[in-house]
Amino acid sequence: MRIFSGIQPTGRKHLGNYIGAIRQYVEGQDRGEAVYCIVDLHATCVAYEPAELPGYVLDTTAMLMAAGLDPEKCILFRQSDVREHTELCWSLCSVTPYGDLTRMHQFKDKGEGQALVRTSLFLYPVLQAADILLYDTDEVPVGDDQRQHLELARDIAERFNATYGDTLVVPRHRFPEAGGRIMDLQEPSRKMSTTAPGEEGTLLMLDEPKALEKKVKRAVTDSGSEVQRGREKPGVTNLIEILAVIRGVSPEDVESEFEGRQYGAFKGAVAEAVVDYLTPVRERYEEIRADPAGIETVLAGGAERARAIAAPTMARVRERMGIGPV
Ligand code: AQP
Repeated sequence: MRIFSGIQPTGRKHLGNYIGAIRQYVEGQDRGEAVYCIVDLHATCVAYEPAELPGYVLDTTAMLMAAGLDPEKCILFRQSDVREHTELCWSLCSVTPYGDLTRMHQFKDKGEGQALVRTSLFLYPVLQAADILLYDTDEVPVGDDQRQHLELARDIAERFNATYGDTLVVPRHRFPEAGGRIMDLQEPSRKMSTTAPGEEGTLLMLDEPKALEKKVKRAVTDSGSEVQRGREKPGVTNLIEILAVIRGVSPEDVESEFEGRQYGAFKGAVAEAVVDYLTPVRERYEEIRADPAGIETVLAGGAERARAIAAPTMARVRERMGIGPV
C-alpha cells in the first residue's frame, strides 16, 4: 500500500496542518510505503519571494521531521528535485476539462483580488494530481479543504485510463476522523490558515507557549456559557474538537467533563493541551533546523528514491500517449 501527500513550503505551519494532515503522515509511515513531498513548485502559483523559498523548504522539512517523520521509514523529498512532476502535469492536461478547473474553490479564493492571476494557479490541481498519480498512490491523507482537488485527481486518473488504456492507479483520499477542518479562532466560519488577514486566530506550530495561550484565551466564544457543540456555537465547537483530538477522546467526553463549568476554565484547559502538544515539536524543530546540510542530505536521499518510482510511471505514460521515439 502506498501513501502519498504533499505540503506547501512555509515556516508557518499551524495546528490545522498538524491535526488535519501531518499527524496522519506520521501514522502512515507504519501502515504502508509513505511518500511525502514539499511542493515548492506549487508555492510559485501566487506571489512569493524567490530568495526565501529554499529556506522555507528546509523549514517545512524540519517541521515534518520534528513532528515524527523518519527518513528511514518514509520518502521525504522536494517536488522540484523530481522533474517528472511537471512533465506528468502537462500530460494530464490532455485529459483535464477546462471547465472543471474553473470550478475549483481554491482557484476562485486565491485568485480573487490578485493583480496577476497566474496560469499556474489555474493548473495547481493538475500539478497536484500529477504529484499523486506519479507514485501509483493508493491513499492520500489530507485535510477536508482538499476534498475537491482529490476528487479531481481521481477523475483525471479515470479519464486518462479511459483515453489511453489502463495506466494510472486511481487513489482514494483519507480524511481524519476528527479534526479534518480546524477553524480560525477569531472567525470560526473559516478554516485556520496562514493566509488569514490577521494571525490572532491561527495557532502556529512555532508559537511560544505564551502566544498560544493568549490566542486560545482570546478565541471568540459564542453567546451562552455552556461548553456544548452546536451550529450556533462555531467558536466553542471548534475548541471542543481541538481538545478532543489532542486528548484522543470524543467531543462528547469533553462536553461531559465541562458540564456546568464556565468558558474560562474550559479555555484554560484547551490552552494547556495545545501548549503541551506543540512544545516538544517546536523544541525538536529548533535542533533539526540548526543543521541545514543534514536536511539537504535527507531531501537528496528522498529525491533519489522518489525518482526510482516516478521515472517508470512517466515512461509508461509517454509510451501510452505516443510521446517520444518508437
Ligand atoms: N484548517 C485546517 N484544518 C485541517 N487541515 C488543514 N490543512 C490546511 N488547513 C487545515 C491541511 O494541511 C495540509 C497541508 O496544507 P498546505 O501546507 O498545503 O497548506 P494549505 O492547505 O494551503 O494551508 P494553509 O497554510 O492554511 O494555507 P492557505 O491559507 O493557503 O489555505 C493539507 O492536507 C490541508 O488539507
